[in-house]
Amino acid sequence: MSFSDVDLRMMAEALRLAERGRYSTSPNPRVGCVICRDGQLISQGWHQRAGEGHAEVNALAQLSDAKGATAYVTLEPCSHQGRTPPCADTLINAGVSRVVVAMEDPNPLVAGRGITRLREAGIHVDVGLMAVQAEALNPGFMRRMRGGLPWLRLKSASSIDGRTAMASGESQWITGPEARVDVQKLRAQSCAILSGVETILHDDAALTVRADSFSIEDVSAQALDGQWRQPLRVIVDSSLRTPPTAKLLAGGGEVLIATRVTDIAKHKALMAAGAKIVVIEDDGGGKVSLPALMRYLADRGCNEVLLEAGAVLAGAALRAGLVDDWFVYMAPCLMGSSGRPLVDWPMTAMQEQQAVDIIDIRAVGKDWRIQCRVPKA
Ligand code: AOF
Ligand code: ZN
Repeated sequence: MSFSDVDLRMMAEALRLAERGRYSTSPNPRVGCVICRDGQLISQGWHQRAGEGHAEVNALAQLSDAKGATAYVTLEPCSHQGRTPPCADTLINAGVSRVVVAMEDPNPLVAGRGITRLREAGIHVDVGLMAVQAEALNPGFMRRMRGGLPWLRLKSASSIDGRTAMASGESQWITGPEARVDVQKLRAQSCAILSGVETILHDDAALTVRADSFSIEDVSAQALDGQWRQPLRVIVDSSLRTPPTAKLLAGGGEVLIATRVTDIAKHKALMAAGAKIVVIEDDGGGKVSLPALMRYLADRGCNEVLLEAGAVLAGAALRAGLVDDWFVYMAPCLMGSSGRPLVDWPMTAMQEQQAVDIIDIRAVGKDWRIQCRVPKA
């Protein structure tokens, strides 16, 4: 299929619009839409929040007449009645004559039916323009729809000698303020932030998104006007050691504790402090099974999950093959050979090594952010 320069320009604009939903659309995907006539952009829209208008609806709402126009959408228009009516019908009723779709919607409720419906109505539909970029907009939504798992990002902070804490567990602070702001952005785009009980016991981490830490240049952040979605916070706590006085339980926001403890009496004090408790299946060694927890989170609608934890939980997630992207913030300091390693994963032979692909390296303040993609077996 060949696309014109106008097609390329319009779809690039639709992708930019979709990007504005970075921090707000979940569990829905980020989607952008541009309406074009005679090579001119005449309207645009993007999906902001689940339950509110889809990108196509928002773009068409500002137009009195879309007859004969072309719509560019970063995801196949939906064909189902969800929280909102089917966009395929809205486009048909508006009288557009052509729809260019970046990629099919893997949601089993849609999965090609939106495209079929448009074609049956006599609309010319082209699929596949900038599909790679469209896919990259929504890694978690795609993974959840296709495989029932969230997209898992692991975040680590280490010294240049790969240490994440002193032997005592002391770790504040390794990286500088700029890196910590960057982590706030990773948190804000996540549906859930996952950590271990050790992080709560050691650092009394709140794991919240702090709105004041964002830079105003971020268009998708500006679009939200300070209305942050607080991601679900999830603590892996197999034997229920989280103290009811923990800082993350104070204040608003949902906290879920994933445990192996089934005794309801033991759940009570934490529930009274505001936590929700979920008993997750065993990993075979008395601990919460991470794959089972990931499936549970995907079932709850979590697209993107950020794991901020120490070496043990990070190692368990990597070993289980659950990590998709690994962000290592590396600080320009040495923390010494008795400090804790990045990952708890003993290996003895070179052939055991786990390769990763470094897909991005950038300076963040005085630190370096190394983004690794972990290949799937
Ligand atoms: C579109 N355009 O902008 C988005 C779509 O519950 P609802 O009505 O919001 O439907 C959610 C589903 O619709 C979602 O799972 C995905 O398949 C699709 N998202 N589709 O045509 C949009 N956000
Ligand atoms: Zn729709």
